Amino acid sequence: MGLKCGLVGLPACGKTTIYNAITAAGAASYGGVEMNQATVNVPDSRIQSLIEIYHPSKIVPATLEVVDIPGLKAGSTAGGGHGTKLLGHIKDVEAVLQVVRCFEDNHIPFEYDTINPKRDVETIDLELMVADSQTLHNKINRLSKKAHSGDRAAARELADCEKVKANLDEGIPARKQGLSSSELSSLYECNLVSLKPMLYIANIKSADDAQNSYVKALQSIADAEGSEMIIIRGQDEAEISQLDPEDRPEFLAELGLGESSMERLLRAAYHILGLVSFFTAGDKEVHVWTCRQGDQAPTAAGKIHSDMEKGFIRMEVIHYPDLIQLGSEAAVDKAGKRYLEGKTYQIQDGDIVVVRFNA
Ligand SMILES: Nc1nc2c(ncn2[C@@H]2O[C@H](COP(=O)(O)OP(=O)(O)OP(=O)(O)O)[C@@H](O)[C@H]2O)c(=O)[nH]1
Ligand SMILES: [Mg+2]
Repeated sequence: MGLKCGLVGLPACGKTTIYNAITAAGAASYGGVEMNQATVNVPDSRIQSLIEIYHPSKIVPATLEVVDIPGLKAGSTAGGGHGTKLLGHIKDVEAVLQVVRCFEDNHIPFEYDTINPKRDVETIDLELMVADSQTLHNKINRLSKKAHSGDRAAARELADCEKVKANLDEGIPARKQGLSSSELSSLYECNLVSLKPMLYIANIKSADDAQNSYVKALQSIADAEGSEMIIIRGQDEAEISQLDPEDRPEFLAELGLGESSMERLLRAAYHILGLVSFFTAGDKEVHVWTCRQGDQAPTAAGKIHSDMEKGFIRMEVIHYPDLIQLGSEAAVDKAGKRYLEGKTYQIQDGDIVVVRFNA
């Protein structure tokens, strides 16, 4: 399964425009009532080099799934309202992408008359917290019955949920509560939206906006919570996404952008989520896999197949730079640069692996 991200933000802040820029889906903009969802292949320049070495019949890139939901307004989530249903669509995402309007243009309708990233972020955070508080309220009700009948595990879970709910009701999103791993496991099933890593997207109109006070304000919000912000010229990049893929780099370069919005987004998302890519490669297939930085070999092998994790014996590893420098697996072997690694080996970005396992 690929990485899944969800776009949130105020009405008309530019979510669908950004969604189109990222996915090239060409979805109808503004005022949509439906959610949009698209899966795109993750570009990785290393794939081309592996194709030249292995000549595979099939290429399986990593994928990114993006969900775009209609805008949340102040109060839309209260009392289990419309916003609750919208947020339900992004319950299972790994990262929340918050789009914030960071340009002035009176001709483009917006929720407020002024531009103010801090207000907008606080508004959205509040909606996320209201939804989570409701989720916890329901869970607490269920747990109370069990806890009353003497279930001690339920009693502990109940205490954790009550603590987190109290903090939410004080205005602290779950991701900022500094929760311990046992508290996190009590919350696991709840899939709290305010717990998910947040990546901020500053939607700007022209190059001049990149240094404006709105972008700076959003950057300091991201910095304060140890997150990241990327800048996207929504409208322009959505238009470029509709061009033939070969023509896009030239137009991006004209805007002074070396990489597409999707590439910039992925870099930031992989970074905040601590993800790395590794490969299985041969003449049949070059396949890109994703795991967490620091994952040990059996965990990574489990991304390929659960049997490989269960029956893991060892992993043959070629480091990507060695393969590129030497040009073939034969040359790698000759240079003694194919390594046999055990269960505690931590996958490195770009590793080309073969898993030895007991079926
Ligand atoms: N010029 C310009 N217009 C933009 C930009 N981003 C969004 N817009 C315009 O702003 C309006 C709203 O954009 P959408 O992307 O539909 O906003 P949204 O956040 O998806 O809105 P809802 O789904 O209704 O919540 C549209 O008219 C867009 O054309 C931008 O970067 N530049
Ligand atoms: Mg929209």
